[in-house]
Amino acid sequence: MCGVVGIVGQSPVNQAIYDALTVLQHRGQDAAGICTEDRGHLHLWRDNGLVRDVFDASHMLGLTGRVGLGHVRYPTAGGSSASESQPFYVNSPFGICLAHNGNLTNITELTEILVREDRRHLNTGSDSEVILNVLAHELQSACAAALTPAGIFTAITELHKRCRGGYAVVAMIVGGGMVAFRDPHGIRPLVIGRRETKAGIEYMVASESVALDILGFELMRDVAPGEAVFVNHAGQLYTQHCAPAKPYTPCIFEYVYFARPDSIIDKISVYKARLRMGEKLAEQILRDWSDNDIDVVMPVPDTSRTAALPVAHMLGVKNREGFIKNRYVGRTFIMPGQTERKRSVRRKLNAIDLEFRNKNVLIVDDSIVRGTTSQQIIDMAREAGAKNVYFASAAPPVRHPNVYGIDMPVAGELIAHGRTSQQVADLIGADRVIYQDLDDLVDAVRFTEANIDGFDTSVFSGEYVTGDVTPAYLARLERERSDNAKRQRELDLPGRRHASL
Ligand code: PIN
Repeated sequence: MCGVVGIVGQSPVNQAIYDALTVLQHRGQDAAGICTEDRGHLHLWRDNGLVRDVFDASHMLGLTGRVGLGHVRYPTAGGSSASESQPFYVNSPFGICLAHNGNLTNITELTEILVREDRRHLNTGSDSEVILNVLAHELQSACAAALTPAGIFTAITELHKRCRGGYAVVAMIVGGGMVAFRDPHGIRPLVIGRRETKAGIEYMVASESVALDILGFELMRDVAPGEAVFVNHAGQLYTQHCAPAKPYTPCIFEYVYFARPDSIIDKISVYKARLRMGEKLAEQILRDWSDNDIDVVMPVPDTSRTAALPVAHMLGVKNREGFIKNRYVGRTFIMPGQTERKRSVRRKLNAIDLEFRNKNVLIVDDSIVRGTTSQQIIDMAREAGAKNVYFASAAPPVRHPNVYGIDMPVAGELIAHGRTSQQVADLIGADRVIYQDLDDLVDAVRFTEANIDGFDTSVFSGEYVTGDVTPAYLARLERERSDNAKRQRELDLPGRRHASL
């Protein structure tokens, strides 16, 4: 998963982009980058690491200009070397920088055509470089005479015809301005906001509305699926739908886990969606297990706290914080390599024995993915003296890989793949596992004022909304993304250093 931001301001944007990246940091901690344009000159700094480690004062001083974009990355395709951190740059036509969140499902065919027919050179395995080169090629044709909003929208229309998958893109064209667009299904999130200053209006696009909030930008709306926005240097906004209408199906996993609770995505409050997930879970327990002996509900911090509260409330039992998280250790889900993942749980969480002793505990987590941390959490609860340990997941069983930009493990590494709830309970050592029903999850997230058609629920259902995900594609993914493949890449690619303009 990645986070993107772009601003056309009335004064230097470097600090604002940096601040936005720090609140989007939960979307990726692997690499960060900022690119700005100052009177025809592009300035770019990117490297592996957290935002606070990638940029120091000297880098920030060099990032001058009133237009800029930024990116935080967790690698979803290609590799994780510094040279594959974003934004990416191409010098022709005009000079374009681009950052994106998502994943293309037809990257092999696209790459082949780009190289063979469009005569473009690709230097990395990153699909961002592919999108950038498609955009560059289409801009070259559509804006041969001059760079105009109409030409830009024609180029993006052609890009949508060629690219498949889930993507939210922000780009900067030298001498033009900022361009942003979202895939025709609206799988990956993208919002636009504005801020009035004495010097004029400033526009900002970002993966999540929380980035607008902290900078005092007012949320105007979500960028619509297939829509493109262009803000020129003078601060004029142009928008156009650039793809035929498709079902509007945002990724449901954003609400389950990835997005910040204080964000609003596609008009749906992530926080409220998580509260409703808890309510649905409680309704299921009351319906299917009315004689349960649960004494206390315990969230696994942080995401599941929101859902755990209504579970406890509706069951009429206590909600207790039995697990305390060390704030200074990174998230488990996004650390590469299984060994590291195993070791990290106890570094991250500690149990308060008194809250567990002789109690029947219902632990609530947002999801069970590999089941490795769930298993260790259950062990900790037992060691702390719990009598029975039940485990509830606010999401249904994760049984299928994600192909739209979430770095979900491959099928064989998902604990629920090909297994029943009872088998998962046995493997993770729980006395009972309670999974959210998929229909309940959809009902919990859906909000009547949101004009969406549904959600991409592929990791639960195996149904991919773009309709082009073949067994051959999934097999390729398996080869590229498995833990073994990642380990091999780490051995093969001793981190190349950053490229800078
Ligand atoms: C919790 C994030 N959440 C915790 C991510 C663990 C699955 N895991 C998905 C549960 S937070 S496992 O954001 O860090 O608060 O099933 O793969 O073991």
